[in-house]
Amino acid sequence: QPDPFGFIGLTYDDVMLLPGHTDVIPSEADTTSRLTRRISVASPLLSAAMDTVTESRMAIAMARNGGIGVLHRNLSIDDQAAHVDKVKRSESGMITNPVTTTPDATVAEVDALCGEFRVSGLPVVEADGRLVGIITNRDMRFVSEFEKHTTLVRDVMTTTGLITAPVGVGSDAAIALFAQHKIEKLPLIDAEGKLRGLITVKDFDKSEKYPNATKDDEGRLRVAAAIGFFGDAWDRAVALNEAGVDVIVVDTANGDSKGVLDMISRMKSDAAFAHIDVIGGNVATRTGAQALIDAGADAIKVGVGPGSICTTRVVAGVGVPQVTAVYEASLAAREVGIPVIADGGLQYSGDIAKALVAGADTVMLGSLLAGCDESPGDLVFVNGKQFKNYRGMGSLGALQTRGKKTSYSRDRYFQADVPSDEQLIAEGVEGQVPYRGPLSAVAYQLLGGLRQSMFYTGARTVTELKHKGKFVRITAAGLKESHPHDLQMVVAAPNYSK
Ligand code: RVP
Repeated sequence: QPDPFGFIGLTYDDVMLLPGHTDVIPSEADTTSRLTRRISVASPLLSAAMDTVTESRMAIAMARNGGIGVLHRNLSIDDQAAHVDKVKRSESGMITNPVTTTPDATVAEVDALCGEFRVSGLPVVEADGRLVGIITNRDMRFVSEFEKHTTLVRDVMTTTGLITAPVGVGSDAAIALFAQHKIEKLPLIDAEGKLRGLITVKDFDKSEKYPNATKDDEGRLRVAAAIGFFGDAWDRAVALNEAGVDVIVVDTANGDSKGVLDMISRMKSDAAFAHIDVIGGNVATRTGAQALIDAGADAIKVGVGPGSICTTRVVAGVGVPQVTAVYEASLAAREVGIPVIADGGLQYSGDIAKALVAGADTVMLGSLLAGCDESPGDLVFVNGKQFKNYRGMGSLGALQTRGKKTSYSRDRYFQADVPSDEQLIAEGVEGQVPYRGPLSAVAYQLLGGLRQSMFYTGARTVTELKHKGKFVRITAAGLKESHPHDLQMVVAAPNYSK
């Protein structure tokens, strides 16, 4: 081997973007970018497929804010598919398959469904699908806790003056009906009186509130979900597809491996998956990226070892500093127009622009989002300060079975065959991150940072940023100079902490 040491690997803290001539102010910058071959997002942000980051609540919030959530896979197939279902039902022009109840259900059962799906009422249908009424908070308000379990839907539901519209009603007509009848839900029925859909006033409000939301052709929020390649991974893919997932991520720590590549090509050659975009990962080299592209991936995910909770680089001694990894992978991807996702290692909003200039189209975030209200898990108080738990999917906590039948996360680290918890080789740690409040505020700051980068580099669009952005390599002294220095910080900034 003539040069056993190859080239130098650089990461976010090793580089800085050069300022350039600009005629763009931050508010004019368009952050739209490509997520996959067919899908674009207004915010180039993905939430990580981790069990302390993305379940349906986070996925809903991510899509509303213009990005997308990737539902983690450390749970049963049914549970993961249920999360997909919740996102797809959360907001839409028309809900094609609304949650319903029957006249003989109890008010307590309706209450439970409303809580689970975060809705305020349900259409009531007979067994043959005919709409016979609607039950909302208004109808249930005066049923006491004691009566809830014995009171039937048929006794309290609204039937007289039930307002409905035919399938295919336009949004203007629907809004007129909401206003005229002071209603909040409009069931859509066919000629036989069968329920075919539901429009809610809440969805119109949300469309106004979240104009950049990532939505499918039917106006439903988009969602991605992770799978593996081992055991019942194919059944998982099928179930996610049936639940309406938009994007499937074959999510492993080493994407340039037979099982992963086979899984990608199997989905890409199956007509039942024709409408789903498949992301493969992770890789950190040009050849790894090429392998995923050759397998048919609609986007490739890059990152071996940069994650804040990841120990792969110390446990295995393997990985590539992230800016170099993204650049190398992008050399293969840009030839064929396949988008690149820079996954892991981002600490500040400035790292987003660095990732895009290095060759990425979007970024995936774990630690920056794990402290949000919408991530799974409760607040933890330490010395009066608020934190949320955050753990690697290769941490012992995620890999162990702990009395469960199985851990669904083991094949991410190619340890599905390890017989006992004691024999696991962890590649991640468990920890806590500061509580950060609602995702919308965090995403606002992250995107705001990106807009500032675009202003400084004179880029109106992400494509321009990628062309105009130039790096300067910095030293340890340059990094020190970049952060606040030589003072005691007394006021916290919403987008900066050490
Ligand atoms: P970060 O944003 O730096 O917290 O990194 C998140 C990424 O780290 C994830 O998207 C995933 O690729 C990677 N990860 C998750 N678990 C582990 C691990 O246990 N090693 N690594």
